[in-house]
Amino acid sequence: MRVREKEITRIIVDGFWKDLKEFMSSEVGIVGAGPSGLTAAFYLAREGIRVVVFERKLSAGGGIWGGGMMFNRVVVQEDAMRVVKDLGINFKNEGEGYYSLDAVELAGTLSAQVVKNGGKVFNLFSVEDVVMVEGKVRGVVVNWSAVEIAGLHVDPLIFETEYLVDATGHSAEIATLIVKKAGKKLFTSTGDLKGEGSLWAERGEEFIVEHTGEIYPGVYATGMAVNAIFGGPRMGPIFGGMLLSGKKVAELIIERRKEK
Ligand code: 48H
Repeated sequence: MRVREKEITRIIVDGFWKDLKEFMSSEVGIVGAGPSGLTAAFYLAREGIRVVVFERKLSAGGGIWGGGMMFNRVVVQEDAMRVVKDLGINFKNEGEGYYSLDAVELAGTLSAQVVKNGGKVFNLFSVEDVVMVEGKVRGVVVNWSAVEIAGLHVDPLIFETEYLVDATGHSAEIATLIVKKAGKKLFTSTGDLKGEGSLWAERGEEFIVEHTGEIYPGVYATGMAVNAIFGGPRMGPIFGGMLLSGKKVAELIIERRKEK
């Protein structure tokens, strides 16, 4: 076989173009490919739901890679082991309900499972705004992260989504955008983001799962964004809550679709 340079380019361009067209309109759009966003995408994709994840960085995985202070192991508690087992990730039983995973295996497997199940991850895509028609969020406004970083004046493109998930982590960027553009209309007691609290691992982990859900009509939050929106404590480098929050948001959206 001859390897022809132009064929390599054609295959990349054709494949990417096909994905872009296929996911221009999706049932669920997830902003952020950290542990919570990827877990949500995995469970949604596994149900055959068309799900697209937008990730600003070069690699999917968010805070997984860094483990705790760059020690790249991840701690999860008993409750979250059902997610670890669904994903087929190796684990070490550390006793007393603690388990540990290799951070690289978790980030890699989660990303791979989303794609293997038919989800799409667009890395290097930054979500800069939402589409809001008569108060209803209908999609996201996206640009290349490189354009964002370079501060170039390049207009974005639009991706239509029926449901949107804020999985942007500590910054809760989608919730912040909604408040900025639509006012204090989040489903919190003030309508505004309440801000993340100081570290309390046990409460932070419970809080995140309890409060995972809809934050604005058709918009959901998962992962660290939940605690930033509802005022829960941070939990430090334990990831069970992120996995369980991602699973919960997927289940809520799956149920919601059934009601329609
Ligand atoms: C595209 C975006 C945008 C945007 C952000 O930070 P993450 O890992 O988020 P979670 O919530 O899944 O996991 C949180 C966990 O990593 C963590 O930080 C913990 C447990 N902290 C505890 C503590 O006490 O500190 O991932 C979010 C992802 C990142 O990859 C961002 O690049 C991406 O979202 N992102 N992508 N467009 N506008 N904003």
